[in-house]
Amino acid sequence: MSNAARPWTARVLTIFPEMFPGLLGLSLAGKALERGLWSLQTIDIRDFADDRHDTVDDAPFGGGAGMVMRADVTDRALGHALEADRADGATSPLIYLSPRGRVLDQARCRELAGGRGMILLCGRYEGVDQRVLDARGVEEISLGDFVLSGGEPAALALIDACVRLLPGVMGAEASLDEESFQAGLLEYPHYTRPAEWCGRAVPEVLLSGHHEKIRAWRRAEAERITRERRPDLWARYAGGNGSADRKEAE
Ligand code: 9WO
Repeated sequence: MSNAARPWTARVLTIFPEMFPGLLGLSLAGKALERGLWSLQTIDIRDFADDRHDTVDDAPFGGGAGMVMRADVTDRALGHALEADRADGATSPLIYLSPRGRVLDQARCRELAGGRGMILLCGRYEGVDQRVLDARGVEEISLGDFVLSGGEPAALALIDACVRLLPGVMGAEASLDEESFQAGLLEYPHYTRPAEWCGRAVPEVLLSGHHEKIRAWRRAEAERITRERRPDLWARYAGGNGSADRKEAE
């Protein structure tokens, strides 16, 4: 089999394989999966248990509430995923979805979508034995400062964010959008029919047919919303690409 035989592939290690493709199967990503634009392999961690109860977790050393996913069982599942990845001629990153990880951003999504795929480890309970993460050099990724009951919903979100960037998944429209002046800004407000709803009118300019004015209005709105809601994004944007602030300073 040639290296390029398999499309971009998400390999997901989980004790709930039936959660995949889950909601992704109903959306754009599901259409793309059917069309063979990407592939999904779920690996049931429980298949790598070695006792008659198929145990994957155990009590934490040091005491405390909850359970920890065993290093030996988890590592056998990871080894299996890595072998499948190597067999495809890939060296995909190993990712653990966890609130302790570096917070995901669009740049990392673009990198991941630009590779051959990714191997996602979904934890349950209080998490995975730290030694597996250390031994395998696992990258931890967080979607934000909140706690789920397991990594699976975060894995679904990460897959969605990557798959929509794969060539052919969305129209050319979206990829152009990514590269446009909108990059680094929050979205401008959107409106559709009816032009008046519950006494609320659509901003006049959007009905004007004046494309240059519409562009300028959308840009100004995107900038205002970014400034108001996300000063962190705004600082990067305004500092990065020849903004008015910067030009004035020069
Ligand atoms: C459970 C727990 C219980 C008591 C005290 C602290 C605790 N922390 C956790 C915990 O973080 N459990 C995680 C559950 C273990 C890894 C998988 N789980 C998970 C992933 N929850 N939330 C995420 C997640 C992933 C990505 N972005 C945001 C949240």
